[in-house]
Amino acid sequence: MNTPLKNDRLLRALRRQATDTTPIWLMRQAGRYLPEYRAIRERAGSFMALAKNPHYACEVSLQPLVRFDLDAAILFSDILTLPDAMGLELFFTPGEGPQFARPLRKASDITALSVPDMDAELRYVMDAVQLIRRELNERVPLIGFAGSPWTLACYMIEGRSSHDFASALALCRNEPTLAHHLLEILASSVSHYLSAQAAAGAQALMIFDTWGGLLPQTAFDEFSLRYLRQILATLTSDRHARELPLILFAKGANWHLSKLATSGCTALGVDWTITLAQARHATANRVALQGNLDPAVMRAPPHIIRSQARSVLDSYGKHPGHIFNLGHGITPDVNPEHVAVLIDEVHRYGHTLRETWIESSQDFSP
Ligand code: 1CP
Repeated sequence: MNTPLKNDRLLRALRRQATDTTPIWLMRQAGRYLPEYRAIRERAGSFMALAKNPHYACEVSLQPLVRFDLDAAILFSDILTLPDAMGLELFFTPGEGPQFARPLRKASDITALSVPDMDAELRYVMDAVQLIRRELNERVPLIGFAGSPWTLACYMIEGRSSHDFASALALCRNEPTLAHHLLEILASSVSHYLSAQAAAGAQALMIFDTWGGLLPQTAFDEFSLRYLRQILATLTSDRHARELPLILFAKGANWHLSKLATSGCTALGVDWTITLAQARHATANRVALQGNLDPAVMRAPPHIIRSQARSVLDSYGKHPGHIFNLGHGITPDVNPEHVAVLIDEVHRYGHTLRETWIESSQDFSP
């Protein structure tokens, strides 16, 4: 059963071990910039019909790997399927983004919530994980994921996407006890969800705290970091998840990188508003780093994509522990040929960088 991975660059880089070149995968690599994704979504009828059908979800997860020389696959699902399973009922209307039919509007909506049954409500996600693992046939590792409690709470309270998630921030400010009650249930739900994905076959885990950066500086520890730490502590002693590397991505929260580096995660995702050299300094080489090309660069001509990719690689420097990615998800307007250019440059230049690595950097210690 446990045949070795044919390409283990991602898992080695996460452990900060030497690799032949820098591994690369892209947030939202399965998505609307791919015509084959748009075709299958059309066939499924809606995003939810696509995500809830394990065969479709498997096909969509593998689509970018058919086209590109990527070093990881990511489960095709969404962070908001967890609140959907908690009864909020997720749906998408064209051009509108995600929405909940039953958002959290009053205190009793929050106190009525409970941790969903992974085997019943989220069986389709675990079935998709199993199917993807089978189809991947150990070509590259599969990443499972979840949203952070704070980011999930943002959507659950607002009921939809927002620029400022003012209602979620107001709940934290005005009714902190109720906010903590919600975040507790979400932390427990996320822990169970990631553990179930690990049991189903995920080989690395990622938590997206997309809206961590919206919290006031002084509130981040209380309403986001605390629950991230709680999840990581639970997973450390979880039978299924304890062996798996975990990537934490708190977008817009670079001020908190040094604290995030001591949260127990294996790697931190970094957005494009600081350099990887700055992120390495802030994290004191405690964790691997994932990132951080500005997603807008993907719209530039190929020679600019190549030079910007090189500067991200140079900024990280000649050390193990870098996983190349964008600083946020790839946007639907990107030409897929540009993705091939990016991957080619990262693998090519990442390899040449290693020719001048110091011998002693085999297994990196700070
Ligand atoms: O077909 C469509 O119209 C749907 C577009 C789409 C896709 C392709 C959505 C709706 N979700 C997804 C898949 C998805 N979402 C993945 C799959 C795997 C991959 O990366 O290839 C992942 C990991 C996510 C995670 C996700 N969903 C996040 C965290 C990462 C991030 O982008 O910050 C968030 C915030 C969501 C919510 C969501 N779902 C979909 C959209 C358009 C959004 C963002 C809404 C917003 O901007 O507030």
